[in-house]
Amino acid sequence: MTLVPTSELRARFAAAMSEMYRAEVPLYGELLDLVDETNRAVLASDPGLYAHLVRADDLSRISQERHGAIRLGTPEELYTMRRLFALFGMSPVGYYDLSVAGIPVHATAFRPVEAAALRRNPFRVFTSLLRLELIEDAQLRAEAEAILKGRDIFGRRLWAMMEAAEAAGGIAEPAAEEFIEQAVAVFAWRSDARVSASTYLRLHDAHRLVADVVSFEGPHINHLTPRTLDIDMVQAGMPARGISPKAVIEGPPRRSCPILLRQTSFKALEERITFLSEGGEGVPGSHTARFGEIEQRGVALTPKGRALYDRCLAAARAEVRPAADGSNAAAYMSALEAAFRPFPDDHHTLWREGLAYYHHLPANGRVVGDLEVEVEAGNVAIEPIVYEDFLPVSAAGIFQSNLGDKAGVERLASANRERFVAALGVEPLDPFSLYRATEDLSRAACRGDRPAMAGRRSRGAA
Ligand code: OOG
Ligand code: NI
Repeated sequence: MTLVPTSELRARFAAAMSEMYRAEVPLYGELLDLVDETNRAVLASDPGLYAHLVRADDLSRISQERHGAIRLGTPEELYTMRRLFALFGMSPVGYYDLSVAGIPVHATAFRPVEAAALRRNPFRVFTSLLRLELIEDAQLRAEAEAILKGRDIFGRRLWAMMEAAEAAGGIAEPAAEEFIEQAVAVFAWRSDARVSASTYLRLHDAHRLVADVVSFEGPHINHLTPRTLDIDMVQAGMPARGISPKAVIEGPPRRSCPILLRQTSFKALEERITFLSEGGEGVPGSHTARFGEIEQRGVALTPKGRALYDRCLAAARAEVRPAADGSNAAAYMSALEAAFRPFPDDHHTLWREGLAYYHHLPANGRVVGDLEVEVEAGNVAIEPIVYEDFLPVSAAGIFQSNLGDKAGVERLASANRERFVAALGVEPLDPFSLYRATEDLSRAACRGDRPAMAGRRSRGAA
């Protein structure tokens, strides 16, 4: 019995998710076409970028690259979600506390971590867990808990398949096909709410996110995000295709050396749903949850670089606080540019100052001398290591733009990492350690300890 490699399963899972979401949200398909067109144009006009992507072996993944987001209701759901994603080679990385932005969730990102697996397919899912303890009304809190207790988001068949796969150490054909179908179905949109209109309203009044998580049978995927090589170009092209983006691009300003992550989204759609009623007939209503997003990824920053990023961002936001209605977008974008002036914008300086992570590639075979000297001499090339994770302030902005202007922005309670980790069942991996390890591998390769291309033959199934 030959097991299907986990990266192969993940690539098929990601493609199936994309297909489902395209059918559910046609505007997403429109966005994919625009991103594809833009990426082609950028590559055609920028041979330097093309060469970079080829050298870093990142070109092939870009057109397939997506991230998604889901919101879970209970610790048990998070625990089992980790088991499900593990079968696709996706591990929890990082902890994100959104309560500081007034959003009652905390989160992690499930994603592949090995260089070879990332290259094959980097599908990631930003996974939030609702913090019901932040609902003030004790009776409503108890009611929400009771409603969530009664649901099984995975279904009997998938539970059985997961257990079999864990016991066998993976999944073989022909079960793989059904397994992917069953997994994708967990994230499908279901327009039948499992609550009455009046319960929905009370949940909604506590927080729109509470209604979104508690009222439905499953954790519908709320967006899938393609990666673009030029987010400003896509943003500018959106209105012509009937898509209206949020006014402000989250993350750092436009730069010649992109860092971390820039993101923008289009507003959630108002969708028809049916509430439960006493008499058994559905009561028509509407719900807004699902939206679209695009992102541009740049180099991963070291803790030192990240601290500088956080300072620059805080300075910009102290100057201009982006308004939910977009009215001060231009002022914010210019404050952002000004605030990031101290951040070096060429790769050699970022590398020399230890602000970002790089693959080290010897120009002619193995390098014997001191690596720092060889890079300065041009005998070793450096290529940015792509940032694979998310940013808490940006994520808060994305959440907020889809919750409407009425959503509270005041700070809630503090983070509760222990509770999240207990629910997850493991410590999430530390993103910095992962980038550091990738960089170290490429440094070792330069010295002849390993094959030259960073991570090309790294451990793990690909
Ligand atoms: C997740 C929002 C965060 C991102 O890319 O930072 C996010 C959500 O709305 O559930 O998707
Ligand atoms: Ni997102």
